[in-house]
Amino acid sequence: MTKKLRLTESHVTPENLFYQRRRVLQALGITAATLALPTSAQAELLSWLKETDKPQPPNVKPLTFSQSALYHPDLRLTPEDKVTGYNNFYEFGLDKADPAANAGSLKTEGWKIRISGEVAKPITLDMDDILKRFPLEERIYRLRCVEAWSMVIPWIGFELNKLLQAAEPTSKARYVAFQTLYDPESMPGQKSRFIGGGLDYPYVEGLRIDEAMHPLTLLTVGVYGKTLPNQNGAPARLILPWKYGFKSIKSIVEIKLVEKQPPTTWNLGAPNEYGFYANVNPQVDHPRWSQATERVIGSGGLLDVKRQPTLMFNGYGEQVASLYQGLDLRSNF
Ligand SMILES: Nc1nc2c(c(=O)[nH]1)N[C@H]1C(S)=C(S)[C@@H](COP(=O)(O)O)O[C@H]1N2
Ligand SMILES: [Mo]
Repeated sequence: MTKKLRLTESHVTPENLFYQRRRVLQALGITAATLALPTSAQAELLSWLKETDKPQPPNVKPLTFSQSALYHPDLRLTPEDKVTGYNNFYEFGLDKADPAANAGSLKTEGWKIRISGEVAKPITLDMDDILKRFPLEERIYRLRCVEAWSMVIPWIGFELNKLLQAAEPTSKARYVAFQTLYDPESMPGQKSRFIGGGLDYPYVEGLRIDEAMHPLTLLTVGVYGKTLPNQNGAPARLILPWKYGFKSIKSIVEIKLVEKQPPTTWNLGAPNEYGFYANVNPQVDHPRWSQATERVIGSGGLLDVKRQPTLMFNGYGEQVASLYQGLDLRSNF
């Protein structure tokens, strides 16, 4: 587990190839018109060829972290420009491109996270404290959105249980409640129901204490080797790879240990469509669409339209199925 591992070729190839192929095509002077393609395909290829390699958002910084074979499965990574450019962060708009375009207004300097409630030692930590106190590791996880698309992402963070243990939960702590920053001045979706999709803000989420303490549950501060871009939930968010993406709450300011099951944003918005558990489950369909398969977000190129079967618990059943023994996963969706 502690063995350091260099990224193997299969981890870095997709992204590198994406840019290399484009440079080769550009160098050869190949344009979409040279190829016999229908007009719509020509337009798409042309815009892809013209696109310059995007500079990093200004406020991301490289991170130091360990890598272990256990969390480096041989999965094809989603290209970085898709991970940071195709997002759900309704505080910044509903379109997948909105968060990357609009989240620059989020101010992450001086960010603090408060841990309170059923704990012996309530604490408030700033990001420097957090980065000093908890060693970071990289974990490649699948992400399955409830909208039936998926990615494979190299996150950087540490197990949430380490942060919670620092506050010493009491025996009354049965659930954990999380809250995103509430700041309508920097988050336009919190000001306008039109921009924010009519959700109630601040965005809140919750877990059972055993889910929160599970070693797969990652307090995430980085992606692709650097701190999180704002659109991915800077400076700190959850990642729960066996649950639908909406459980992985972004830009957290409050963590509260509580006795009773806390409210969650999507469940409040549409309780018949989004449950408290939201475990990835190909056998339980969303009322408006099937959850049996998923669209794999790839390079976004012309022939990139892959679907694959969705796995129970998003492929993490071996690690998490025991948490739900005896629970009816159809009624507790
Ligand atoms: N505060 C907040 N957290 C959020 C969301 C959101 O709209 N607001 N969207 C969720 C959804 S639906 C998904 S799929 C993931 C997407 O994370 P990513 O954009 O980093 O891939 O974030 C989740 N966390
Ligand atoms: Mo999602």
